[in-house]
Amino acid sequence: MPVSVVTYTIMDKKFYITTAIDYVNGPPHIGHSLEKIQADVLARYARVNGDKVFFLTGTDEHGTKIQKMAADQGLSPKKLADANSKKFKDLKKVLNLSWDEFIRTTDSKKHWPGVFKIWDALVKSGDIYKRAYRGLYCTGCESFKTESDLIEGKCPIHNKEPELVEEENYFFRLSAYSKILKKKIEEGELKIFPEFRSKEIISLMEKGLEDVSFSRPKEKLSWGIPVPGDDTQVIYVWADALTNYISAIGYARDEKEFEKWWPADVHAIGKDILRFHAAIWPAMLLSAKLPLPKKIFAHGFITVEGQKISKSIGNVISPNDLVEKYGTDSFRYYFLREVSPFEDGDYSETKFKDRHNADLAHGLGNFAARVAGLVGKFSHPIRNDFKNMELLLEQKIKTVQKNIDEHLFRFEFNDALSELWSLISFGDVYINDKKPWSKELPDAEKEKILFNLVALLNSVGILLSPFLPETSKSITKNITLKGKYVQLKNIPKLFELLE
Ligand code: ME8
Repeated sequence: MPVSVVTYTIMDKKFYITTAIDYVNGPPHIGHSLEKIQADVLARYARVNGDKVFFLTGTDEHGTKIQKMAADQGLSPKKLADANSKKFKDLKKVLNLSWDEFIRTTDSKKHWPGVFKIWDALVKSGDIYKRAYRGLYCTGCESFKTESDLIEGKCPIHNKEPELVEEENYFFRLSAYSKILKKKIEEGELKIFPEFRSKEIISLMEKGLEDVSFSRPKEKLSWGIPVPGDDTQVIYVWADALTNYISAIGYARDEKEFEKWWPADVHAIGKDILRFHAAIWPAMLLSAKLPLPKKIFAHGFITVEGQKISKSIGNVISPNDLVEKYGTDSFRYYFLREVSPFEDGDYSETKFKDRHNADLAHGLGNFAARVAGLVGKFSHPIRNDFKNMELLLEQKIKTVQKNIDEHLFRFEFNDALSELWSLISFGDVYINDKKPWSKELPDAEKEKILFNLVALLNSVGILLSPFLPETSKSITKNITLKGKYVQLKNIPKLFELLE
């Protein structure tokens, strides 16, 4: 018999999850870290459930933004891309991410064949055509804007006036897909989370989608993938970047591998790029006769002390610095627990410390220390009494596990953690009620209570594993079975209080 009620059934399904690929015009900031951690939780959760998981992330390295930034710094675009891409890749260790593959759009062996193949497929479907174009271009967004996208003449995301650009481009016939995409989203073939964003997308489609520019003249943008059969044009950011989701798993390189993973189960992205993912990407897939992703999860934006993260404000915080100061699991906890998964969420050092102290050092850390202390003081080894586990406790653990499962299914990371913490509070109340230190209690009774507490702590440890993997290990590796007895080795102090 195990020491814990928490067991995972082997699902043996495949689970393919992706994040947005980050631009390499700068190093990562805490905003970029959010969806990487969220996706990591889902990937780890699917793995403990016995799914076969492929977790993809990477960097988006072409485009005007990178070309300009490199020129400003006196570097070649490739040099700048290499340097920053490495910093994003290094987040694997810093944030303890479990991704399986890191794709770079400059990778001409892995990525480009997929881009050429999908381009050809769109041409074959009659969805690519050439036209002279005059439009307002925001380099921040790397996209053309319509008047209605602007607020007081400025791009609302970058607070900058777009440039007037006149050129001949290849266009993608997005307008042909408004009705069919709307239907697919309404019928749940492509699910968008949260619901209010799904509604926004549906109403956009009701108004009708407009055709989009899919290439730029090489003389204006040289840093990109050439259009097949026309070397005067370069493939514009979206047909290049979005294709990473299929190129990385073998599209145009290894069809068997590609079919094993596609369609994606989840694309985790930020709210600012939802339109591209919910309109352009699925339309490209339909045009190329490929299945649609199953779910798109759009998270909100991180602000710092209420302000947008921006170089000019000088509030760009590096995840490396925060992790160095406070540790990976504290960082993961804050962005999963304090920040709403769907709305914008704020970071401040004060709130960070408050969360850490209240939930990690006090809540979890104290509970583990209490259980370890009580077991350590007990006069003899504790029998593994799983069959007689207290029903109320067993039911509570099962309910918490079920609720965590349901919350994660809906991307409610904060609520999932709140559920898990209710188990810790339950444990604290259980200790206070049962008073296993009391002299009046017979030893057999104390032993039973202590067994229940060890089983509860072990369940907390197991349930924590997708969220705080290192902390989970510190707990579970110290709880073992030896013959008829449960052993609780020295559980280390889990978190220090922060000043
Ligand atoms: O959009 N808070 O790249 P990117 C939360 N290359 N999330 C944030 C954020 C913030 N303050 N700032 C950025 C791109 N993000 C494209 C994506 S995908 C085929 C191409 C998120 O570096 C943003 O929403 O501007 C996006 O999901 C990711 O970080 C990369 O943003």
